[in-house]
Amino acid sequence: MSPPQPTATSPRFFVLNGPNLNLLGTREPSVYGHDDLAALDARCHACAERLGMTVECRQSNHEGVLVDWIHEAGRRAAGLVLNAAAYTHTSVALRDALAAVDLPAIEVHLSNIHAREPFRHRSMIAPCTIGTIAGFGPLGYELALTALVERLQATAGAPPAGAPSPRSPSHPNPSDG
Ligand code: CA2
Repeated sequence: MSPPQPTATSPRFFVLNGPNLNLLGTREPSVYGHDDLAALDARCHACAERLGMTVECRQSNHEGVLVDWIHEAGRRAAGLVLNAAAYTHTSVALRDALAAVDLPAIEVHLSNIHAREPFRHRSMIAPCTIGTIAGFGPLGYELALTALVERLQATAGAPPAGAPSPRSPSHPNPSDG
């Protein structure tokens, strides 16, 4: 069967990249690979199309801009992939922004932050995400987009949080007699 084609009403995801990731492909290829940011964005767009979604990819070196974009994602997107780069390890502002929006977010890192310097092992934002993918290079963004689609599908038919279960005593299953 052919994959779903993106339409004007396809779910939109944001992919946000933080400081210095505009330098991808120019330095430190042993850590961050040879792909530049444009290639990474193209890979996200191609993956999104295969999944029947649309994606908006943005990069900023500025913490406040990333905060504004997380707020915008909360209004306009169904999910968020975030590589906050160095702000991952320091930013209460990004953590508060993620906590403020009701949006499934996945933290992504190109490198395996747990195999690097100890200061990279701590993430300020991880508690406000549904999960973290680190160490798979650009593939990590595709894994995150795929996981967001699965999450959307899983929650699409789910009752709102706190709603009684259809099989709970106050809502007996009609077939139970
Ligand atoms: O592994 C990742 O994706 C990181 O988020 C990258 C951040 C780093 O601070 C995090 O600990 C892990 C750094 C991004 C810097 O990107 C550059 C790319 C090319 C050349 C120099 C820096």
